[in-house]
Amino acid sequence: MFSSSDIKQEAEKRALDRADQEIIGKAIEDGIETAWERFALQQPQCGFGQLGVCCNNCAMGPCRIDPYGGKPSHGVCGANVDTIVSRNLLDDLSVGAAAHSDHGREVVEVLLETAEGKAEGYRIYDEEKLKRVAEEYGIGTAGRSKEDIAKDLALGMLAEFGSVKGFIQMAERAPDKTKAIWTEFGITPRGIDREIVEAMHRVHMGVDADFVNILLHAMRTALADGWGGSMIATDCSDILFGTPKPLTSWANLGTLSTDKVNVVLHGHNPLLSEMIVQAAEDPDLKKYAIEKGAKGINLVGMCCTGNELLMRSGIPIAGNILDQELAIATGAVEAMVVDYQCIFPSIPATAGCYHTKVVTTSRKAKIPGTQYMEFSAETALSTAKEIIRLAIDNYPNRNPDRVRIPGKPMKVMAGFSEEEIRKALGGTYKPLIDAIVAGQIKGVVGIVGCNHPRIKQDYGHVTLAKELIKRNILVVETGCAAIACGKAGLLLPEAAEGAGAGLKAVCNLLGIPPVLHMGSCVDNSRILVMASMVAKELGVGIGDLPLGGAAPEWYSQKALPIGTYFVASGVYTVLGIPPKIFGSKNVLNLLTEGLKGITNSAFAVEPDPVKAADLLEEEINRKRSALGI
Ligand code: BF8
Repeated sequence: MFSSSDIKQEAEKRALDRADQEIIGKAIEDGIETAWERFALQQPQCGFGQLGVCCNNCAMGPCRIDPYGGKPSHGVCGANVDTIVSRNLLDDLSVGAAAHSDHGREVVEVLLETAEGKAEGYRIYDEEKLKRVAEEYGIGTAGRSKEDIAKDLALGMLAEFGSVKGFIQMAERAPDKTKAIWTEFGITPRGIDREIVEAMHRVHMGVDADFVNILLHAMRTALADGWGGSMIATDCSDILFGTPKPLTSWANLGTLSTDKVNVVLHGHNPLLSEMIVQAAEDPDLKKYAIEKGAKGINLVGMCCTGNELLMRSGIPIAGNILDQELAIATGAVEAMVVDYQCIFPSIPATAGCYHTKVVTTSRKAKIPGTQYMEFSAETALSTAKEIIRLAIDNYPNRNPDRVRIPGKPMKVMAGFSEEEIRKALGGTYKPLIDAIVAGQIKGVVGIVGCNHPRIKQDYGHVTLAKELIKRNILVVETGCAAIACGKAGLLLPEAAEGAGAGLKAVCNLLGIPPVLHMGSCVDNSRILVMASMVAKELGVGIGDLPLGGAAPEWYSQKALPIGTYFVASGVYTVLGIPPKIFGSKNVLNLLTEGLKGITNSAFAVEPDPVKAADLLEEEINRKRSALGI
């Protein structure tokens, strides 16, 4: 049992944000088990697994290698430690690439259904982007209806998943020098599914045993995600729901309402949640909420579904991955609606301690103990309305004595799509390049990724972002990193006060924050496009630019392709959590050193965010000198 001062201390140890700390305290008082308790119960975690030296790929195993060079040095099949570590990495990375890309495929399928008039509630929102992307695909746009164009584009994008063409159209957006490196090393992605399937083939017993060959395919698979599946998810979502524009909204658990029906939209894919946003505007449902004693309907987002909704519609965001159980523990959530990815299977148990209903919506992601309301494009708006009705019906079950909503939400500015950043600069990246050449801005770093219970929630993201902006390095963010910085007040123009003089002047001039929210995790593709455009303007490769990437608190398999497509595209990337590769010196050396000779970038592992900032600054300075600036 914790005393109240112990609870406070424990909460401060777990999370950086005050609102999170308050609800962690409440969860402890209420006896709710969260990821932090489960993480503690897992200690000590398996050292073999952490080093990546355990192979469970076939029925002759599990096998494990002595990490100190003794025996056993090989698995039953004869695989050595380099094979096992690299194969495990490729396996995990492919899972992540599949998750992003399958999400992308679903968005394209709905674009097709929308074009064919079969999708309820959807329309083609951004016709300008539709035409621009269609032209990249060689699809004629003159004199054609947007539905006709969208149909051809959706079919063109669906073809990217196979391998008939042998290349991914969107990867053509990369600068020539970057593409030449991919060609030279045989890592140009051919098709999204193809690379993932080939990865699955290679990790089968008795296929690829050469760690260099395995890691090159990991790069190819990651590129198929970043410049393929994820980029398709981003662009198609923009076409269907609008390309984000700067807007203001709110973040943290204080976005939940004391007197409205709270619906938390959690997961990754905006397809259903965008319909829920529409449904919540239905006058009959609004009236129904009032009849049930509520003052209205309050939608809030969580994780990347939340980021999608924040970016386009300004829906407040309640939190990132470690907040999903905390949101329920406020006692104020009528419904948590989930699609897929990063959903803790524990949430029905947490919800069972309160009145919250958890609604699962994807055939791919059913969770026992939840209410299943299947999403399909044909009935999306009707389903969305049913979900809102279910939440309203649950409002009278809320027990006000068990509700605690913490403090005030933090104001945030979001919506920085690549298009809008460019527009803010006057249509080209020249002003940014000039500021970089003049040294006003030293470089740009993308901070991305998750929370991990091993690190105080948000501490890695926020500390790193503060360190970088102090050093005149502009920060762009996605995913849970962006939510962390939102909660900490860094997504506001006023945060430029904490930036170095050069960056501060640029932010003040443009009225932008020094940390730009560019979207969800699939929207890391926006960062790739931005880097590509800057590189093209300078006539160099992405690997020549003073750029960096960081994932200080990553946990997800999806973070592996993200980091790897950053590095394979030329962006030096620092991980705050060690990947499971330390069992093989050869794999470690290749990823942290050897790649520099290929892409002029590599991975680094540095758990201390201040030291991570040193590494990133050093790399940015190295690239600046090489450019002669
Ligand atoms: O795709 S940052 S915890 S929510 S995996 Fe998940 Fe990681 Fe958050 Fe979004 Ni990305």
